[in-house]
Amino acid sequence: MNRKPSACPAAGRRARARGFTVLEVLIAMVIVIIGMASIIAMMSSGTIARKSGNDATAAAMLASSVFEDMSLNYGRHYYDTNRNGVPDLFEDRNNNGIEDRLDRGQGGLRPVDEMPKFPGYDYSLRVEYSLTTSREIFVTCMVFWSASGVRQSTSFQRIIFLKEDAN
Ligand SMILES: [Ca+2]
Ligand SMILES: [Ca+2]
Repeated sequence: MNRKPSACPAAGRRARARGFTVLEVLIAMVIVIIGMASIIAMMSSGTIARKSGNDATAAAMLASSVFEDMSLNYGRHYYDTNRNGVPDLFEDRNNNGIEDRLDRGQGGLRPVDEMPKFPGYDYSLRVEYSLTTSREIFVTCMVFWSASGVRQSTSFQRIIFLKEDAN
C-alpha cells in the first residue's frame, strides 16, 4: 500500500519526462520544417526572380537584334508594300494561317541562320512612318514567350534610320 503511491509519481514523472521529450522532438521537427520551408521558399522565389530577369534580358536582346536587322535589311525582309504598318512578311497575306515569313508559298522561309531569333521567343512588328522623311521609321517590337505556362510579352520601341527609302 505504501509502495503504490511512491511508484505512481515516479511512473508519472517518467511518463511526463517521456511526453516532454516527444513534445520537444515535435517542436524541434516543426522548427526544422518551418526553417526548411522558408529556405525552399526563398530559393524558389530567387529562382523565379532570376528566371524572369533572364526572360526580360532575352526579350530585350531579341528586340535589339530585330531592330538591327531591320535597319540593315529593311528593303529585303521588312518592306511594307501595302502600308498597313506591318512588314508584309509578318502578315498572313494568303490567309493560310501561316505568317508569310514562315510560309514558303509567300516568299518567306528566309535562311534560318539569318533570322533574329531566340529559342522559345517570338515577336511581332508594327511600323509607323515619319511624315517628314521616308528614311525614318518608328518600330514597335512585341516579344512573346511563355513562363510557367503563362504567356508573357514585352514591347520595345525604336526609331530606325534606313539606308534606303521606306518603300
Ligand atoms: Ca504590310
Ligand atoms: Ca501565309
